[in-house]
Amino acid sequence: MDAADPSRPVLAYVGLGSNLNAPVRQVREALIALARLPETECVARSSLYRNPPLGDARQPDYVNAVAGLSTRLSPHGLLSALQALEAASGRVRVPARWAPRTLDLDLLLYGSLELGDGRLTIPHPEMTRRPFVLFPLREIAPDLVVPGRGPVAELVTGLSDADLTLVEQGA
Ligand code: ROI
Repeated sequence: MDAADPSRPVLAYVGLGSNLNAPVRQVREALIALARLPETECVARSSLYRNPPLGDARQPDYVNAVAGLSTRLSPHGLLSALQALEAASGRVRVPARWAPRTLDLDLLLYGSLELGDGRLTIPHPEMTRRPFVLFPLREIAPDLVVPGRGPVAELVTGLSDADLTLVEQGA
């Protein structure tokens, strides 16, 4: 399995989201920070999309994007690095599931790995229900197959992108 060979980088995907404290800036700065992670290169970044909150409408709109990383960090090593970036952005983890956030970094995919332990579930369990994840993911990885779920190109057909407003083109 690709995760077991530390000499070989794995292609991982990270979902970015912010709806507090200048969300476009939060996401831009997070993309820069992701590219600076140890043993990691940012190989693709989607456009940034503004979109209404999913779950609880009584909070500001989000800005979301997806990044593709080539990394030698382990899944849990990458998760720890993402949590450190969230903390550095000033995010306070509150118990409420739908609370607004300065910066949310979700580890969506790690190569072809399927994993579920107390700390980490990959693929991210909510990702295939979320237009703000699947459309940016398809933008940067149109041929991707989500392990256990199917091709991203087919998964998006069950969702609408009507609420996604382009705010900045990807690269
Ligand atoms: N809604 C949107 N649009 N974007 C998010 O990143 C996001 N993140 C969340 C919840 C509260 C589920 N809603 C969201 O955690």
